[in-house]
Parts: sequence; structure tokens; C-alpha cells
Amino acid sequence: MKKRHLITAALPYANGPIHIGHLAGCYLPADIYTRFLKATGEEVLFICGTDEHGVAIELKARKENTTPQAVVDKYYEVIRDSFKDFGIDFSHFSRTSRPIHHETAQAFFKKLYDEGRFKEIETEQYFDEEAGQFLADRYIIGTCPKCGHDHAYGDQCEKCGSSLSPDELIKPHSALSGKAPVKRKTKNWFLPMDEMAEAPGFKEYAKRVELWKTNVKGQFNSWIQQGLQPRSMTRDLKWGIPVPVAGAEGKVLYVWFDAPIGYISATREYFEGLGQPEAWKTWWQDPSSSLVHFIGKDNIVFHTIIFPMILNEHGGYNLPDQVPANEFLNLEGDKLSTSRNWAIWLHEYLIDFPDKQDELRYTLTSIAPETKDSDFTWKDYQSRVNSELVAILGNFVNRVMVLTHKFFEGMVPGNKLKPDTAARAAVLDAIRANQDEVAGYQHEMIRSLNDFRFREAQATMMNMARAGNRFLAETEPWKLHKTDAAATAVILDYALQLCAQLALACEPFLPFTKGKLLQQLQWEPDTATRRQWWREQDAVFPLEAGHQLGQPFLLFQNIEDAAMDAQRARLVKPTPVEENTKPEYTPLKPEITYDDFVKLDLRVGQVIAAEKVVGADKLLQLTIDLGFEQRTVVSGIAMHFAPEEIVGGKVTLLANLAPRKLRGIMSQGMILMAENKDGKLLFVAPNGSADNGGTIS
Ligand code: B3M
Ligand code: ZN
Repeated sequence: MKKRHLITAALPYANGPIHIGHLAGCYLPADIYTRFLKATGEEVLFICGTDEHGVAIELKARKENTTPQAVVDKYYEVIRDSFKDFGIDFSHFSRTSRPIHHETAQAFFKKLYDEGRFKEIETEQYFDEEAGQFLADRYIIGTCPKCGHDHAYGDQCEKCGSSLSPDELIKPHSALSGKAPVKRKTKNWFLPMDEMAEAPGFKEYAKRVELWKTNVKGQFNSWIQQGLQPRSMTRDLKWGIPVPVAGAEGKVLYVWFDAPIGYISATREYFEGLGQPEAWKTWWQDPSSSLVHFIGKDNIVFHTIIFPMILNEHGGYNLPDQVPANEFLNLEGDKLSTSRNWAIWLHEYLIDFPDKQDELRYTLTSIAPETKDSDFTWKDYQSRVNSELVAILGNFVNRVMVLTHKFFEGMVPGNKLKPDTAARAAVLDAIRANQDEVAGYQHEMIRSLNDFRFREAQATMMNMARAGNRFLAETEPWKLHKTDAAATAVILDYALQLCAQLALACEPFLPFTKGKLLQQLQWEPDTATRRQWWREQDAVFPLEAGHQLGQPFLLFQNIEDAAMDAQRARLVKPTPVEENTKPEYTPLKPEITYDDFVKLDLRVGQVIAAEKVVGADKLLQLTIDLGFEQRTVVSGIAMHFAPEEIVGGKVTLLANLAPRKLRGIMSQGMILMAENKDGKLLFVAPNGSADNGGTIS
């Protein structure tokens, strides 16, 4: 293990509040990991802040009819407070609008620029003559070439999810003036990523990625295999960090250039605050420090390729040791969406459930989208609170506390007992067996935490409380007390020590609960005890005989159905785009002549054989009978039909299409398909009595 750990969580755009998807995707796992490492006594720094540049901020300002500065000032505070309220334990939370960040990002750019690392490339970009400015992709609106949606953006169609470039949009217009934009030449500075991927430092780093989570490695490899393209690190925009070179007036740094550097500036700012302006270097540049970025899946390419490349080209910096990115969280079966307000906002949750931060933390970690997208439902939340937190953890602690108060005036009763009767020997056996079981969970949980499997780790923590309940059920101290107070004493003593271990164990996941538990136990673990438990993995029995406990109170309360109904009612079902606009059809293609049409030779065909194309998920290889000959046709319908279900069916074949090779197979023609509104393909099939080979016109 490295000496110290620099942990970062993605810098959220300061253009809106934080919702449960953000928390589950990145901040909660980062917080769990940080708390875990700290508990083991490791040196840790946990860095975050708001990302205050980029088009996302400008767009929000336009929408709210205010300035970008006002937007970021407002949401910086909202976001910072939400994190604080949920116990996300950053060492430092900064913002990219601070002067120290502007300086750091500009110095980075300048060094790369002076060393000739960028390529100056002139391109034609859309320009809004009325607004007098170049248009970011998001500022260009037009019809989606894929689905016909008439409000697609220059970078993406939010209806069908296709990523687009502004040139693909049909009838583009400017979001600023509504006018059709013109093309103008402009010069920007590009990172030649294709070349930089070959740099020895980057290639060395790429080997690490092979050991990372499958979803992260998968995206990394797919970008590299597709072949990287030079990518512009500057933009013709107003809002952002000015490009610090002559001749770059009116240009700012690309937000994805400056934002990750924000991790560095935040670290600098933190240590400047401590009066140690040079100390940040140890964390970023000393190879004995590790760098771990927690992010959501949409940020993978930036954190695994672009930022490491920038760091590598700059030189002197550590490259990431781990990027444990999560997939996405959905809400009640639908994609979370800020713009459609389909979300549970953290600040709103706390109004309805003050003091229930851990209930949400627990649920979100239980369903963390660690390997695939997952779904939050209020029903699941309620059931996790009621049947896990209340019924297992809360119940165990409460029973132990109440019984100790009842039988021993709230004093830790001590653990001296001789196995002088069979019943007492059985009690001591039960304690030993339980201790072994709990130690097993302790080791398992630590392994899971080290491997970034937080869902599993938290479930194992809960197993410790389950073991506690089972122990009480086996030993029945409430009954035994009538006949053997001394044996009851050791049972409760052990159960209390288990409560103390649970207080340690829940620290990464449920920090508020840990506090409540410690309050009841009237105990504050010292560093050595925490370390012993977390690092050396020895059970601890820290509560001494005669130690006075605090008053018992419930750690968790049941959540009633009515509260859940109210939450569900609050969520307004997003209107599917189809419902509030007229049905959308793919726009018609330009007119053709009759002569063009008759060039197509359409024939009745029949599928006589079909098989999957090896190595291509979407393709089927079909043998089509045309009566006078048979054709091999490769068709992209494998996701819609199984080979056996289509054999025998009639099809329409475009029979005079020039043959072309697909996956090494010569395809001789094309089968006509229709697509319904759900994207399902259907055969455009001639009547069953049409003869194979017959013409269609
Ligand atoms: N602000 C994107 C996002 O919020 C971006 C992350 C920056 S991390 C350096 O998803
Ligand atoms: Zn579309």
C-alpha cells in the first residue's frame, strides 16, 4: 500500500442542486472509502469542489435569466451544504472560479503550449451573427437525423440518446438568436491524443487500467481501440478561464481541460490555508502517494484518458492509481433528470426527513450501481429502513442497552464467568462461536472495502448485527436472568462489546449512527483501538467492567406507508416527449424522379436459412431463395429475431444493390424492414402467395 492517499470525487457543475444519483454514483463511495482508510490510520486527503465553467453554467444562467456568476455563487453554496449535511467528509471543498485555480489551470496550459504540445488547428465553427459569437455545440438546435426529434442539440439528441455533431443536425438554428448560424473559421489548440497515447509514460499507465473495474477498463479500451482523435482544449466562449497566450482573445480553456486541474488547485488551496504552500506537491508528485478518482460513468474517458494524458505531458505528476467509476442510478424505473425534475434532491429530502441521512446513505449504498445501473424506489427505501436498519441493527443495539439498564443499572457488567455448570459452559461456547463469526465478517468487510465493493462491505457490516441478534436469541438473557445473573452479565457484556465493534464497523457507511451509538455507549474510540480493529483486524473489547452507559434511545424509526405515498406523489411522472408534441416522423428525404425509382430492382424472396454471424451481435447471415437463384445476405436484425423464427418467411429484397463485404461475408442485396415507434424491426413482407423471384413495383 502507498504511504498516502489522495482521493477525489468529481467536481459537480454548479448549475443545480445535488440529487441521489450524484450521491450514489460518486460521493458516497468516495466518502466510504475515505472514512475507511482514515479509520485504518492511513494518511488521506479527500478533495472536491464545484465545477463552475462550461456551457452548462451559461445555459442555466440563460434559463434563469441571470448571469453565470450568480448561478455558480448560488449553487456552490447549495451543493457544499448538501454534502456537509450528508456527512460527506471532504478535507477541502473548493470552486474552480477561485483565482488559485485560474492560475493553476493557465500555468498548466501555458507549459504545454510553450513546449509545443498542442496542435494549432483552424476549423469552421457555427457562428451566430446576430449574437456576435461562436456557438458551442449545445447552443445549436435542430432536427435529429436519427429520430426526427426537432429539438436535438449539436452534441446530443436527448430523445433518442444519439451523440451528434452540429453538422449532422437538420435545419440548425442558434439557441441564442433563433437564427440559422453561419460557418466561420476559428483557430483552437488541440491535444493530439492519438500521438500522446503512444508516449511511454501513458503506455506504462495504461497497464494499470487492465486491473480496474470491468466497466472502466471496457470504456478505456474501447476509446483506445477506436483510435483517439485530436481534441480541442480551447473554446470560443465567453464564460471560462481565458486562454493565456497571445492571439487567443475571446477564447477560454475547454471546461474538461480546466476542471480536473481543479483537483490540483483545491489541494494547493487547502495547504495554503494551513500555511504550507508547498505541501500539495507531496500529494500530487511524490510517487509514494496514490491518486484515486471517484466518478460516474459519463466521466470515465476524461479521467482515464484525457486528464492522465495532460498530467503525463506536463510531467512530474502521479497518474491515477484507480478510477472506481460507478454506473447510473435510476429513480422509480426512470432515468434521473435535472431538466425534467425527475429526482430526489438532497436538500428537499432533508426537509421531509431531517435527521435521516443515514437511512438514505444506507439505501443508496445497498443499491449502489457498482457494476450496472440500478433503481431507487421509495418502497425499497422503506423496506431497507424498516426491515434492516430498524429490525436488525437498531433492534440489536436497543435490546442490549435496555437489558443492561434493566438488569445492571446501565453498567458494563464484566466478563468473568467459570464454566462450572453445563449451562454456563454453553454460554461461553456461544460467545466464542459468535466472536469467530463476527471476526469472519470483519475480515470480509475489510477485503470488500479494499476492493471498492462497498455494497458488499455494507451488507457484511449488517451481518455482524444479524449475528448479534442470533446470539441474543440463542442465549436469551431476559429469561436467564431469573436463574443466573452472573451468566446473564457476561452475555450482555459480550453483546455490549459487539455494539462497540458495530460502532466502529458502521463508521464508513453510517457516520451519524456511529455518533448515536457512541453516545449511548458513552465511549470514544481512540486511534489505536480503531486502527487495531480496522487494520490489524483484531476484535476489540473496549468497554471496561463498571463503565456507565448512556440512556438508550432508538437508532432508527419505522417509516410509515403514508410518508412513502407522499414522496411518490411528489414525483411528477415525466411526460414522454411524444405526449406534448405532435408525433415525430423521420423527415422525408429529398425528392427523386421516377427514373431514379425504377432503378431499384425489388424482388420477392424467401428465407431458407439463417444463422448468427460469429463475433457480430447484430448481424444474421441469411440465405434467400429468389426462385432463379439463391443469395447470401447479411442483415442487421439479430437483436430482433432469432434465426429459427424467420426461416420460411417471405421478404422484400433489393436485389440489384452492389454487393458488399460485411464481417468477411459478401452480402448480395438488402432486405427491406420497417421500424415501429419502439424501435422494433418488422419485415416488409410480400403476400405469402407471391412467387419467389417475382418483381415488386
Ligand atoms: N463537472 C461533469 C459532471 O458534473 C463535470 C465533472 C468534472 S470532474 C473534474 O458530471
Ligand atoms: Zn434523436
